[in-house]
Amino acid sequence: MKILLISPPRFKMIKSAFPKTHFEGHFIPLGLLYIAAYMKKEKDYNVKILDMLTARDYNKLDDTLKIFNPDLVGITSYTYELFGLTYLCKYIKNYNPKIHINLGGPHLTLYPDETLKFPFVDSITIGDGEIAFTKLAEALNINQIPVDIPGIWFKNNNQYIKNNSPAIIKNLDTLPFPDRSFLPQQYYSATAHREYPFTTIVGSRGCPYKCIFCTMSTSIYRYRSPSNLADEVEMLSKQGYKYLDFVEGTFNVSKKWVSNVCNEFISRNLTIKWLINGRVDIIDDDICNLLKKAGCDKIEFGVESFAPNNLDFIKKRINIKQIEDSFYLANKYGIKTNADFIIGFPEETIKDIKDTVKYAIKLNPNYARFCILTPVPKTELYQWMIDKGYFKRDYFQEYALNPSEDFAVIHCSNILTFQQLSKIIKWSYRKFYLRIGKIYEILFETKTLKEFFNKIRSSIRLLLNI
Ligand code: B12
Ligand code: SF4
Repeated sequence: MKILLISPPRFKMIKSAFPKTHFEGHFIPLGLLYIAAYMKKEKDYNVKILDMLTARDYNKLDDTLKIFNPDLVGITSYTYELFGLTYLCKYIKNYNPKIHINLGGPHLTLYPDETLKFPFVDSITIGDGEIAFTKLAEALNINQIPVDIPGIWFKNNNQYIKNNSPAIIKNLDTLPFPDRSFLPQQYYSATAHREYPFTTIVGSRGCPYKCIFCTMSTSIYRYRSPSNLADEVEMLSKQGYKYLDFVEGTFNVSKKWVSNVCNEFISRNLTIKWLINGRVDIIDDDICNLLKKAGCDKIEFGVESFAPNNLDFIKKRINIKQIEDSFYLANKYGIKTNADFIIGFPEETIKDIKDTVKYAIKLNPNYARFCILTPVPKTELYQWMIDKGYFKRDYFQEYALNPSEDFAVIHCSNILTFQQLSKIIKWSYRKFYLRIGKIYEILFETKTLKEFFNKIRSSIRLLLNI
């Protein structure tokens, strides 16, 4: 059994979801590396990964299909890229209709029924892919119907078979570490990282918080033991990695876990640098001190807004004092900061947004990101918009059933159009970054040529978008 895992290319993504602002970079498809490592360890399967985010055109896919000739193809699915995903699946089925196509990833938690109805999809995986997808391969390998595999839904003679879902791996320590040797690391880079080579890593999955705009909380929160995590970090350090990006929604859910992780890193003398996504309410002097000593180089904080009514509306459960204290403490311990802001709240005016940007400048994080409040299906915000009559029906469901190129997201603002919001986002970036002091600060802290060029590339994109 030959298995090909694909991370899809950016192709005709929903335009109204994200205005083009800056270059984030190319990250490894960590979920697929986890699945590949598990399949190799458990069954020694012949697995390949094709990252079409880096190999952007279809020639590489043609070559891989021809040379590798897979029996089973698994593809990561994002809601905002459904049109491109259907194109990719049809392309593979056109090449060889016998290839079994399984879709997994974040979109399947949102619209499993709709996705299974696609004629070119044979099965789907809901939740964690490692065990479920491996069991699917085992069943297909011996021509068995994949019944009783939690997380796997499939078609059998026009019948839909839905096993229990989602697949949740409770003890993350039982998983082998993601095998990064499946992909050439030189393709991966990002503006946010200061040293190379860098890679992504997770200490936990899911999130216990319930911010109304976010889908991370749809997955149960689980975390790795500090020693298991430190084993992977130690291995990566020995492999020559210089920087790690913890990509889970929130790294600092519990002070106790963060302290234990930091102490484990410190006791093993791990000098590798890393960045985390953090909440401002779980930051204090001791935690900041430990984070710094353990190698934390940067915290990306979800600030979202400085208006208490907005923070209440999105159920962020943080306050202005916690925001300001966290930035003060991170700065005190020499940890770089990024502040994420949301604009486009229902009643927010241009003046309110300009005040947010003024606040961002006053807060003085090293970096800031601005994005538009976007109602994602199956979130409380999306339901709120249905209840308030912004749209009459689950309009995303229609797109999930029949993705079209010209689909547009309905935003929350009662005052501003998407075009106006996009324009003000670009203005916000310019206002925040195009200041002599900020430019000097960013260039001054740039450590490598690669980081320098990534920043130049982002700046050019920013300027071209003016
Ligand atoms: C790093 C990251 C990126 C990177 C790289 C993505 C990549 N190649 O993996 C970059 C910056 C490029 C990126 C881009 C985007 N991202 Co992104 N990204 C993430 C992030 C922060 C981490 C992903 C990760 O490594 N997770 C850890 C691994 C272990 O989990 P996982 O990827 O979910 O994989 C597990 C399961 O989902 C499943 N699985 C995944 N794929 C498959 C495939 C098969 C066949 C099977 C069986 C199972 C399976 O099994 C895996 C192991 O258990 C997540 C949030 C998060 N913390 O997960 C958002 C997230 C995945 N991104 C998201 C979005 C919206 C985007 C963009 C559309 C945003 C944009 N502005 O352009 C683009 C689209 C991606 C693309 N093709 O261009 C959303 C997806 C929401 C949705 N419903 O689709 C997420 C969930 C963030 C969020 N809460 O909104 N992203
Ligand atoms: S915004 Fe952050 S804290 Fe809130 S649910 Fe999402 S990941 Fe968790």
